[in-house]
Amino acid sequence: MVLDLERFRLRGAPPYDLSDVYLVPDYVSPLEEQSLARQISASQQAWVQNHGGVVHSKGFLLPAPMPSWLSPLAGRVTGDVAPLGAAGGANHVLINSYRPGEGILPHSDGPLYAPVVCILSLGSPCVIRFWEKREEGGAGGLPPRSSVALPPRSLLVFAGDAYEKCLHGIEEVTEERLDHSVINRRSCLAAACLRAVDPTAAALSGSSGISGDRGSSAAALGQPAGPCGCGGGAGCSDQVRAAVAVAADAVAATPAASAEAAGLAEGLQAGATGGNGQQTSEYVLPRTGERFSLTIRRVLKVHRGLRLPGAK
Ligand SMILES: O=C(O)CCC(=O)C(=O)O
Repeated sequence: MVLDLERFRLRGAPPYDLSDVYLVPDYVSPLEEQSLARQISASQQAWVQNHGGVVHSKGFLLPAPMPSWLSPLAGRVTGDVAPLGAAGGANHVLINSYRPGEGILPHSDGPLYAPVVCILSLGSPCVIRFWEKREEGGAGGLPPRSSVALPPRSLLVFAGDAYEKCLHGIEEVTEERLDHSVINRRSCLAAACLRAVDPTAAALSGSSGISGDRGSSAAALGQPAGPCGCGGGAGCSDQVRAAVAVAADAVAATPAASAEAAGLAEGLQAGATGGNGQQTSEYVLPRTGERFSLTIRRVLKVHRGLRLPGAK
């Protein structure tokens, strides 16, 4: 069955909103994730793996057969993103691996590829950030225009402005800031609360481990400690109960929490104040281990006359 991609469109609050960004949680099952991770680890290729061929510096693909363990995934993604106008099938999969603290500099993927990027994340969560393209090039220390937290097994799809007008990259950090540029931040926070109270439900929701707060005595989400399980101080039971209701709704409905849900989750963060009453909370997403990303895309020009060894 083809995915209804529109259901997974992320809508951030201005000024962080970015058109044509979609996040599909649990695009693959935990078993599929394990099997893909095994195949990636077994591959003779190192840190960066090219499957389906290699992209020549002159801007075309020197094709090679897609391995049988990747073909079904490439086919499925092709079908699911077809409504975005990426005519033709995905013919290339680039696999990157990251340990905590590793990232990828801001860059853009065009114009060699069909203008739709699909990234499947396996392993540790992380945050991908988008910066406005500048004439000078690079992100030049500017704050991100928008960001998306990527849970394991999720598929990120972006096109439009996110593809044409922005660079994307991953910071070299061991903890991701879950700041306001993270357009799925609210559902992340709600899901983290759910996890603190009911790990089974959260596991089913595919939520990733988000912990906070760093500045005050309030909830260390994801690390149950207090009587209500959220680790917070007085009043945390109410916060957690509210957030659980929110998270359950968000999980059941769409990946983006409803306005009411978002408000409650936001209230939870606002409740995290220091002794002087000032808001000090800053939620973070720990990079818990190795992450693999599979960038599945179509290279527009394929060199038919020249093939890599092993290609038919
Ligand atoms: O690892 C990621 O999520 C991003 C990968 C990427 O941007 C690339 O390979 O061009």
